[in-house]
Amino acid sequence: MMSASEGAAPVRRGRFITVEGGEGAGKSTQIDVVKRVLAEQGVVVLNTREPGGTPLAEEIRSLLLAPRTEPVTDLAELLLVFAARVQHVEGFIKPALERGEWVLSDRFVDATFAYQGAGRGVNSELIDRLRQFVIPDFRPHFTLLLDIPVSRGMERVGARGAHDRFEREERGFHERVRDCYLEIASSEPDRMHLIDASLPLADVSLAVRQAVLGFLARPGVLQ
Ligand code: T5A
Repeated sequence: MMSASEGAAPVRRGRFITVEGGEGAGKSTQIDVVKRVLAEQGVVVLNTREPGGTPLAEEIRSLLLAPRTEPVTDLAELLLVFAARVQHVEGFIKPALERGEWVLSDRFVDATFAYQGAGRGVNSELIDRLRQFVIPDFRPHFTLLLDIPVSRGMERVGARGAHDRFEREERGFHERVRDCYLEIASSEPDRMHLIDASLPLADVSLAVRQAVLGFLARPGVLQ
């Protein structure tokens, strides 16, 4: 007798990849490299970002990034970030993964630990409780961390003109963000791959290419 799975087409599992880093680390630039490497291997990926990724979440992004005179409480900021995230995960990321598609996001929950946790000083246990409540057991399969000294990243951003509410933060804020990302990378080395983003563009792109190929070569990733 044939079992239910016999003869059926193999189910391709979607994978969720994220790219993180401080301001001006080169995420947008390297996301194009990730997409190119995946395409060469026959993997089409849906590109998205946080905060954002759905119409409502993009509206919340605008609220979060706009410079404003009214002080924004840390908790209001944190809850807005998670409101956007749950909309994004439930409305876009999970359905895509369930269809077997791959998703590549410019930032995800690591950014909340870095910016709202280390940057603003919100208790990381509270962030983790919210994470578990809002998106239980949902984590990226692979994350690239583009690390750059704060002054170098801000030089790159500085060349660009108008700065958003986070880019306007003082240097200490961005140093704490960077330290937090590095801590996550050292505590989760299997998931988070550290890249020296201060190197010339060609070198960073090569390191990203090798990291993505390394992930694809892991057992089961391409099945
Ligand atoms: N946020 C987000 C939170 O507070 N909590 C959260 O949970 C989440 C998800 C989102 C903001 O929201 C905050 C964090 C952020 O402040 P964003 O658009 O994702 O904003 O983040 P930004 O960091 O603002 O993105 P940027 O566009 O500033 O930076 P990128 O994408 O990292 O950098 P990129 O690729 O635009 O490059 C910057 C410049 O450097 C050049 C590029 O050509 C460009 O001009 N460059 C290089 N130059 C020399 N050598 C290299 N190797 C280079 N690589 C790039």
